[in-house]
Amino acid sequence: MNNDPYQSHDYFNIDDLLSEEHHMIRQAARDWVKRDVSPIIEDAAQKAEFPKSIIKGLAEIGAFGPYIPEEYGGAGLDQISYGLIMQEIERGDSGVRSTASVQSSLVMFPIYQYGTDEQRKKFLPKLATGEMMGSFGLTEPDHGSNPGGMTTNFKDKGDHYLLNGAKMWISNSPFCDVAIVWAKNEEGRVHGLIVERGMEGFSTPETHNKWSLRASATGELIFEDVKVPKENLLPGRSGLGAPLSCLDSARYGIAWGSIGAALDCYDTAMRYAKERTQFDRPIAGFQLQQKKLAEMITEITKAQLMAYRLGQLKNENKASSSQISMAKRNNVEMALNVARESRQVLGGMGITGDYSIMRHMMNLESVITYEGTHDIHLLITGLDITGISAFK
Ligand code: TGC
Ligand code: FAD
Repeated sequence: MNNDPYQSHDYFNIDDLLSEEHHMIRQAARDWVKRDVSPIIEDAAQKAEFPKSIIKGLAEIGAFGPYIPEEYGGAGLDQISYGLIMQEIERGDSGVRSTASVQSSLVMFPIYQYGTDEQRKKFLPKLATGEMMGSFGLTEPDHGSNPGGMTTNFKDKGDHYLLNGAKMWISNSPFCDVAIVWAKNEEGRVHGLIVERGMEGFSTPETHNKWSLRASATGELIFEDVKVPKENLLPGRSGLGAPLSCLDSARYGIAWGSIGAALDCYDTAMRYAKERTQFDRPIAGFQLQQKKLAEMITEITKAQLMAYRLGQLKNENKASSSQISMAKRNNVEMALNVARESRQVLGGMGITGDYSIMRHMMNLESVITYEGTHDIHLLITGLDITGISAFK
């Protein structure tokens, strides 16, 4: 799409709640998506290629480590700024937002939060500029929703750790320079390790044949007797809570990002409905199409309000994991429904790559599954409100 006519929608004047800095940050991200993402993204998705050309731009708009302090190369922004950046990026494509989410919340965050100062200084500035790209390995072939069952493990060999196992469905794996890998020690305790490309026995085969998130590279992380230096262990936290706390940050970004995908679909459907005539009048004049459009903007508005309030709570360090789960689950489902309804508004044209809707819809099928499935987030809410776990 060379000419990207997108206009944002703000039915409840949420923009009035944003600071001048928020507006500037969002505008910069929006301009970049229009200029550097929209013209190339459909082609990249059709070819199932990750467009490496976007890495520099993502770094420049502050999408790599938006809330990481500036002394480590981050942008030092608040959580609402982080959300707004994710929203604008996912307005372009969920796969591009994935790249930013992984780099920021799943690679930079654990190094910043649980790493040593040496690790922070060594990795964070390069990750912030995109000179170094990262991935996050939690999911395994036999342990997806239940990461606590992981079998990837490391043994203490005196001057190094010996890592064995495999991770699957890992965003950015095929080109990552470093991977944050969650593995059990000999006592069965989960720890994070920084595994670097080039370490013998470490490979990252790509996963092909995806119908979703095609502009994002997904792959495996395979460890065959990989010698990991002891200084590459993240010492600040162990146990499953360590990777899950990273997921909280990424899920929060998705709660905002998915609204971007929904806004893009709604905006496209609205424009098309006003321009397309059938039975000698614009289809936007038919009650059935108005019902779709009116319900879409209602649901988008509810999601925007939830994300904004969650951002305030995050800024005050008061957002619970369960609140984040509810917002991720609600907003992704909302976006998927908006994409499906929007596609129908476009009739046959909706299935082509001339419009972004079908790509968003297919992407959102991954977004509703990764970072905790739709079911798992419902069970997290169920546990929170009843006090009884229905997972096991
Ligand atoms: P459970 O016994 O409940 O908890 C174990 C420990 O973790 C603590 N905890 C959390 N801490 C921080 N944040 C959270 N959200 C937390 N949830 C739990 C908990 O307090 C406990 O701590 P402690 O000190 O008592 O040990 O664990 P469980 O085994 O019953 O599992 C709970 C469950 C199912 C909710 C959890 O495992 C889960 O969330 N499963 C979903 C897995 C998932 O989301 N995987 C995502 C992989 S990464 C990914 O998809 C990246 S996509 C990237 C992209 O492209 O954008
Ligand atoms: P399963 O856990 O096998 O679930 C299958 C079905 O069973 C689901 O519907 C689920 O909701 C349901 N189910 C499972 N347990 C329960 C239960 N207790 N009660 C009710 N229903 C249940 N992971 C990473 O670590 N890093 C990444 O970068 C990453 N990127 C990804 C990128 C893509 C494109 C995709 C598709 C996935 C990615 N993932 C990543 C993996 C993702 O987090 C997992 O796919 C997800 O957590 C679900 O795990 P699973 O696919 O093994 O499904």
